[in-house]
Amino acid sequence: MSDGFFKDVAQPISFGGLDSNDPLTYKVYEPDRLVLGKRMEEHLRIAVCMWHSFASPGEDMFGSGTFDRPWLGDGLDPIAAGRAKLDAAFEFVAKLGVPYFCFHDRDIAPEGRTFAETKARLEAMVDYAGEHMARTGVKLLWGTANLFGHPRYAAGAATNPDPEVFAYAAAQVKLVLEATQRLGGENYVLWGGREGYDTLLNTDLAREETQLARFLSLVAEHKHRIGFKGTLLIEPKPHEPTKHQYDHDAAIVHGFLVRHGLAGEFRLNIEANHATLSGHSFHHEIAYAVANDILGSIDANRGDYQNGWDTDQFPNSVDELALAMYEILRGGGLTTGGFNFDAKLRRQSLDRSDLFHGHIGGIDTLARALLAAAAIIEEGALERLRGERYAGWAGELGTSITSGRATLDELERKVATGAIDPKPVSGRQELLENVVNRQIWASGSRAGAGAAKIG
Ligand code: XUL
Ligand code: CO
Repeated sequence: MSDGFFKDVAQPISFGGLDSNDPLTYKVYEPDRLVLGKRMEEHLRIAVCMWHSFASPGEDMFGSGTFDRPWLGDGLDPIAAGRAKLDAAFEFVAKLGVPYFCFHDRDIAPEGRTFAETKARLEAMVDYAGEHMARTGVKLLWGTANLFGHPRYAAGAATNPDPEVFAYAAAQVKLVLEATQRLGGENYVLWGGREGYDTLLNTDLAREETQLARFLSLVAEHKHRIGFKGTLLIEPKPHEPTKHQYDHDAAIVHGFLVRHGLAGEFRLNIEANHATLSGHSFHHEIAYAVANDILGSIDANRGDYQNGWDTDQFPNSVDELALAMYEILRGGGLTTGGFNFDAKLRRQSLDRSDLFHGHIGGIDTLARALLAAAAIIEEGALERLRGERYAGWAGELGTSITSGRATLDELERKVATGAIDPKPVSGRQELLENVVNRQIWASGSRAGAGAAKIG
């Protein structure tokens, strides 16, 4: 095992608090701190991703890699390089002091010349990852198959016009689902990387939807056949790399799952930057998933409001994350899911130590957002005001409508006699925004802003 890729960093990163000016300490994240009766670490269930942080040399479409990543060096034997990459990744995750990692098959094992060689390489690397997991105690949040990188998937995997590509993708998912099970993975993710179209001129929408549904049914059937206990997750994204992706956003994926009888089999992996690309807020996507009981896990990152692409930056806005966190807590919190940092350093952040700064900042932002959301829940003002807004629906009129008893005739009679005469009431948006901000600003202190009466 090659060790010492991060020699300058003590193990693990400790809590320094807001008074610490050491960049290699957490300012807010304290794994053992109790928040609403649960440890911070158990609320957040943080994961590091293999792809952006360890498999990417920092290239973009205009230039080659810039990052100092000795395990990705040119001319290395692919197996030795793959092992060194895992050595670096597990050293990093253990030093960061977070419980999970996530991977695609291709992040840890390069494709071979034949399927058999690909499979053998993957199995060897999965065994090696398993050894690191046993040694460090780091766990697998989720695994996934890369069904978008190889040229065979240029026209999609499950939605490819060629059934042989469908079959190849199915074989690949089978291997990765089984590898995820072997490593004790708590979820399995399907991101429809190229399931969509570049032009409708060559696309049969109805056929491709049927193919995608069949593919997902096969995955769910196999999960039950092998007894995989984890959750199957779909990750919505509206476009990029294709012009239009079928897994566009939470509501569209939900409709698709319901149409094909798959709603009980899959939950969602909601990514912040994908939410904003789809024209929604991250808050909206989480709220939709919670309202429909399909929230599974989170890919934590942020976009750039001036760019229309997936910049995958580390999250740094407590204001935005506090609202998403509030919905997660209202929904009972994450179960098998977690917060996976699907976030990448900027191309000029060359140093290996920049990986620590990106993750530490993101983790502290999540921790601070958690404290703010918990304070909002404890204060209870939002829930109370929301409850008051809908109070009429618990009364005689409201229940007669929702139970189906009231008819249009009856309602018309009541309105005509003047028994029903609604008066507009304030939605109090600005007041509610102030309630949220007060807790965000106060949650840096241990006590928060306390419970206040808001009328
Ligand atoms: C791509 C993306 C993926 C998935 C896993 O935008 O988010 O990395 O999270 O395939
Ligand atoms: Co993602």
